[in-house]
Amino acid sequence: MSGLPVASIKELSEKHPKPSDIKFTYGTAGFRTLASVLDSVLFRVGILAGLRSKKLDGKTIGVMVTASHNPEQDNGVKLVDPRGEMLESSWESHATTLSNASSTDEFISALEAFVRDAKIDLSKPARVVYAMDTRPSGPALVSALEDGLRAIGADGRNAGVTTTPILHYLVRAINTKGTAEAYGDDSEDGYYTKLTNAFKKLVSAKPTPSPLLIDCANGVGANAAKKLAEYLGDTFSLVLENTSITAPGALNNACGADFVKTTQKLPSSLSNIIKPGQRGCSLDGDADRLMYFHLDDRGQFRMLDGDKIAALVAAFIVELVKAAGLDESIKVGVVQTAYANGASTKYLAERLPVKCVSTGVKHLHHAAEHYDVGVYFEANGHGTVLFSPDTLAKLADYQPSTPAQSTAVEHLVNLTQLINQTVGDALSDMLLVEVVLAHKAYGGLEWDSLYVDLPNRLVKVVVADRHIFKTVDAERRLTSPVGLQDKIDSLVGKYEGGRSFVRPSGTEDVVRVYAEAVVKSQADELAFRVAGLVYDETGGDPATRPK
Ligand code: G16
Repeated sequence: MSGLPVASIKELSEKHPKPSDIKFTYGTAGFRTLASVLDSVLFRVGILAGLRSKKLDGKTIGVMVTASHNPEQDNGVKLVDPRGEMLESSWESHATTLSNASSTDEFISALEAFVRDAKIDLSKPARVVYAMDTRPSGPALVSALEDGLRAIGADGRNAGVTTTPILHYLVRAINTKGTAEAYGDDSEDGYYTKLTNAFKKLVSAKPTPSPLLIDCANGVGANAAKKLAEYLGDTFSLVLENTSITAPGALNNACGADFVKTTQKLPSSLSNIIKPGQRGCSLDGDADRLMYFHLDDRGQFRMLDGDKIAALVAAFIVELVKAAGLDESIKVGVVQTAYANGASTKYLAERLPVKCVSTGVKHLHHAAEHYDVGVYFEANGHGTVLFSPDTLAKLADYQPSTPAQSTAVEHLVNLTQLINQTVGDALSDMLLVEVVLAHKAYGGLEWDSLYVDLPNRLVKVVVADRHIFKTVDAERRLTSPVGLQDKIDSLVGKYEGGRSFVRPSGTEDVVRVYAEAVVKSQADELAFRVAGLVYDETGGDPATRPK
């Protein structure tokens, strides 16, 4: 006897049957696919979240219903562990197994085996906090999730419609409440107050920054940025665009961080609003990614992506650590993925330790934890900065010997409050960027000239089965389909400064191809030729071959 509430699970599970023809996978950021097929997944995730909480002695687990940068018809769900980080990876395969049980009986058997093998004490309490983005499919999926929570007897707290990073913040705030590590008040007010108080302290001696244009991707970031603007008051003014959260089909459509990064273009909705010399930024559909841009004096669009954010922020933190006299005891490191522009890696590696890991915040986050201060950003604008517990203690105990050291330590301490250390957070990252720009007296132009990006191109290839693509070496090399990597290598060798890699997306049903070369037309050509190889390998229709 496992002690599972079998009758209640059985009754509710019958309301949420699994579609017979679909195989679900817990991917880069949880389950993500067409919203119309996700009902059973949400029900089962509710039960899994309850079990995860029981396994961790009743600590609160987070569940975010979102498909982030994906189109509006998609949805998804990610699980958040007690410190606000992504679900421990060993549980991802359990999530996949449970989501694919074909019937209620099979699901219950799989649950019983899992509870037994994972040694979950079912007498423990279960607590879950959950939220959703603005997708029209959200309420029905949340209701399926609530049935799952009810079936396992978990206490649910509905955080409503909010951003992914706020949900991560709430999870950590709830679990650290009343402890020495208290992360902040466990409310949205607590989140905005914490961030904006730190921001105000950090820019207090600086001129007021010029207003910032924010492309809210017609998503939940619009609500959050509006609230943030209220908390910021006169300190910093935000000009919000693409805020149509209820317009059908508008979410992430020709706007938002993913659009800007993949097309390397300004959303046309902003073209009459932004002026030469002005800077702006784009959020994605759940406000965990940030892409900056500016128009130079000639009105040319210049993108400032996650790599540029990493360079700006890492250099600033290194300067502060040095100014504080702590450079012997606090070491800063950077984590990137294969998508990092070669020029950014060169720039950073000349100054700091840099590590390359697989795509996905979960991989970057864990690698960044190995540094005293770990700066991690994916090129797509997803990232944050982590201060290790030892570093936080050092900063708290440090006795500066000069006023300059004292100011630098104060700034570092305020940064630890400004930065959402649980996960990439577009709004917190935006305030961080603005702090650095204010301190350095940089505009977009000065920031952009830290290094010059190598021309690059990202292409998506639709294939029959992306799961046949297997990678090694932080996703930089393919091991399957056999022989394809050799063909890519020989193609890359023909391009000056050429670099290219292929990997299956974990959030969309596509294979991604990235290419770089010293000349833009060559980067484009290389990307499309590699995409052609990928396509041929999977026997696609010549009519839809990438060209
Ligand atoms: C998620 C992950 C990111 C990842 C992105 C794309 O972002 O959190 O770490 O870079 O997916 O992943 P893939 O290339 O595997 O599709 P988001 O903002 O969509 O949740």
